[in-house]
Amino acid sequence: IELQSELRTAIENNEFDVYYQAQIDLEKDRIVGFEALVRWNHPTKGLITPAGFVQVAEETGLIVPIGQWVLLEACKQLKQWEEAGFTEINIAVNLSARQFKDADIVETVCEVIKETKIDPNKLELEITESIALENMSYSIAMIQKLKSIGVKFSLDDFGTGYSSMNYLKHLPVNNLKIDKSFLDTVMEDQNDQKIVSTIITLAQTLDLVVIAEGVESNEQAVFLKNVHCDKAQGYLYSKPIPQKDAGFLLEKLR
Ligand code: G
Ligand code: G
Ligand code: MN
Ligand code: NA
Repeated sequence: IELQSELRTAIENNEFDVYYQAQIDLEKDRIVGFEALVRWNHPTKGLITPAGFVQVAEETGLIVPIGQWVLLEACKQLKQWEEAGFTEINIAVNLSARQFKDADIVETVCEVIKETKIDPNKLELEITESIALENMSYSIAMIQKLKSIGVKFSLDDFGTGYSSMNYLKHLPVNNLKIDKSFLDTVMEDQNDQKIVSTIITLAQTLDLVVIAEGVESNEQAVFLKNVHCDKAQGYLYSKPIPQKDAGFLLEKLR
């Protein structure tokens, strides 16, 4: 309950921050995007990651205004990078279950695109498998509506839920993010290597772009290149970092 009231004032007091984690194109060996990840700059407890507040925010519905703020902030940043000449950068923003279930999300996304004047093709909205599967027909309709304004969709944490190739066929998403739990064991476990390469092949057969999450070692990156994974994200390339540092990272690689 204390956390709940603190979260309320946190919104009013602008205590949230967006961190960015680089996404690498494995063939080009270049940064092609960032995932926006929310952080809470608590006045006494310091920096809090989503693990410490997203569940309460979800339960209370406070995730909706927080998520809206993250979306706006990330799109403003995208525009700024685009204007600085980084024209191939995309931005990925996580949608919570509450946000995705709220039909107003379409209007919210439209307004943010209009306000920030971003190219909607450069915005990727991430939903998890479990959110997508809760109500398939709603999910399909909602994804289609948002895609019709140009926005792209990623299926996050793939492999932690049902992971049926059958629903993948029906969900009109653009990208599939392989959960980091697969990457954690992929260099020791031959079966995991087969699973990961099979997921990649199947997803690409369905015209999905595949992003591997939680890439921490060079060996993992080499393996992923060998099995033609499209993109990678993980500590090997960069941790989630503040906006300023993400800008420096882009400048350094220019
Ligand atoms: O930031 P971190 O690397 O600790 O992320 C932890 C979890 O929090 C991830 O599962 C991520 O999807 C989620 N998360 C991070 N930022 C946001 C956000 O802005 N909105 C929602 N709904 N979830 C987020
Ligand atoms: O939205 P999603 O559940 O994918 O959120 C990404 C989460 O994974 C964040 O908590 C982020 O800090 C974390 N993360 C990103 N890359 C790595 C990595 O290489 N290793 C580990 N252990 N965690 C990572
Ligand atoms: Mn994500
Ligand atoms: Na994930």
